[in-house]
Amino acid sequence: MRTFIAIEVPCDFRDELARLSRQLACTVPGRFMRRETYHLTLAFLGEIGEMESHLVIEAMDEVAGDGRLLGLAPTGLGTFGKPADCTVWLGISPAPELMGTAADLRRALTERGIAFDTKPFRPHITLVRRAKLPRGALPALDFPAPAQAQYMTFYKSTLSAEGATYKPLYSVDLASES
Ligand code: 2AM
Repeated sequence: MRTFIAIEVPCDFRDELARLSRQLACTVPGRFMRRETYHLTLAFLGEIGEMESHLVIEAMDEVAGDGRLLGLAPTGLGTFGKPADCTVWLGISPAPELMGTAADLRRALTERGIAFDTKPFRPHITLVRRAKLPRGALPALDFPAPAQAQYMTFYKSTLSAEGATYKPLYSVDLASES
């Protein structure tokens, strides 16, 4: 199965991202992510087997448990790719707690021999794929207010012509202390 580990986006933040997406959609054509699919990827694992998924859960349990929520503060829009065909995302501030959590998770995965995409961690939430940026300025946009994230989740991703669907397999509560 195709998998990744991400920070879950809290409900109010999700609503505000959906509003931002609607504003973007007025001038930016593309494949907009559905509200329920917003997430902040910490590590993209790709194809893994049953045995490895137990090790992934072990790694997540090791990283969670210091009772700290993670602050999500928007930094503005960014893109990957060419303006005519790009991914548009909302950047999230690389706060020490968030960067530390991603580094700890990646270390715990490596210690267990679990491979993942090793591109440097750049915290972001994807809003649009296959976007075509307009030549002129974007309309006025309302960005979400900073929020606190509570859950780190292991997701199975299923690709289809309609876009990916993400099924949560396991979550850890970052607020609980072990
Ligand atoms: P993206 O949103 O910036 O495209 C599920 O595919 C999630 O894992 C997406 O959030 C995606 O990031 C992220 N991801 C990171 N590396 C990936 C890779 N090599 N292939 C696919 N998705 C990747």
